[in-house]
Amino acid sequence: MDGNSVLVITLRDDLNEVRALVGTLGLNIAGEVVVKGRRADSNFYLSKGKLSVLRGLITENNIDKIYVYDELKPRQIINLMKELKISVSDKIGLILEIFALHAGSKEAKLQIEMLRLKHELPLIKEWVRRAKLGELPGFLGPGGYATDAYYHSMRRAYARIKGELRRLRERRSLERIKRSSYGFPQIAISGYTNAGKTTLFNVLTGEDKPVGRGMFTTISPKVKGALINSRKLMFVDTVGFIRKVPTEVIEAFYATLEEIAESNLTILLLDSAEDLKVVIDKLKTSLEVLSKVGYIGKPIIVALNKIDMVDDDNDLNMKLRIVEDFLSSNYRWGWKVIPISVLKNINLDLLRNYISDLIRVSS
Ligand SMILES: Nc1nc2c(ncn2[C@@H]2O[C@H](COP(=O)(O)OP(=O)(O)O)[C@@H](O)[C@H]2O)c(=O)[nH]1
Ligand SMILES: [Mg+2]
Repeated sequence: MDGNSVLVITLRDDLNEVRALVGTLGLNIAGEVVVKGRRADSNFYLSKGKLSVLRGLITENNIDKIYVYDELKPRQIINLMKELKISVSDKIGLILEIFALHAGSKEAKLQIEMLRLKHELPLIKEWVRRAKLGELPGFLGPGGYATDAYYHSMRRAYARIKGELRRLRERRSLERIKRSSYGFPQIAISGYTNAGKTTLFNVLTGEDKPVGRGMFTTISPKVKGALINSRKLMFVDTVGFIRKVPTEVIEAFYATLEEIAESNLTILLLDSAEDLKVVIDKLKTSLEVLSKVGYIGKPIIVALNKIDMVDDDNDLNMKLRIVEDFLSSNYRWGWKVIPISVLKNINLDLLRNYISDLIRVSS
């Protein structure tokens, strides 16, 4: 692994999601600490026991950063950083890092940068307050002035970006800039985090390098062309849907999904190994998200991925049938449903044929 090593702290239910999100950043998870419930009031978010588990993991491994996959108070983040002497980020911080990788337009980039500053300002404010009390060192060396100066320069950056974003929006009014994706039909690969989007993107576009990017490199090769049945098509690996998007970042979330609206076809990936109820819930929510970002009047391929993980044929058939039933009464444009395994190369040629068919119809 050439990615930086991090630790994650998460609720059990969020484990798969946070693994996939951290993987998206090309980071290597050196340890996971599962917490039972949020301790919103505690000074450290964590119990004393978990805190000492963390200390052990940090000593044994070469850790660059800790991600706590929950919404933390500035006080808690700072207490953790002070106690563990390591950089700490919470759920919003992690999500914003990923959005930054996927933001295509200048507007989306600015919006995410603005949110990041907005998220960090209270943290810095708290740090300044405690530095003045002598509890913490200043940012740019000892002495509170340096810390104050840092805070004020962040405030100025925030105001500047906010102004820039406003001007950009006014100039553009409500008109969308239509990107042509170089004149080729564009296909968005969408779905929840961990459904297998990046794996499919890599297979379809012949990209077989590992995703191991360092923490500070920013270029993400998320748009790539490929020949599908001798026709050149552009594929976009979109940011994954997240189960509980914090309200502060919902707008940015939609902004990072704007490539979907501009696509001619969407492949919606679902994880067929999940419970039927989860599969259907995710299908419904995904279709809502698609229409919210403006993907309307265009075809869709719903691919039930990871069928290699489903042992029971009846179970899989039932899921397929229920997904088809749902689409036939709820999706008004062209659609196909297909069971696949990207990892085991099952039905991928059929998927390519479906892509060709639906692109022919739509463009
Ligand atoms: N068993 C199985 N695992 C898969 C399959 N496709 C992807 N995965 C795994 O699912 C995890 C998430 O994949 P990824 O492509 O990063 O998901 P993304 O978050 O949607 O981009 C990875 O560990 C993949 O290896 C599949 O067909 N079968
Ligand atoms: Mg991905």
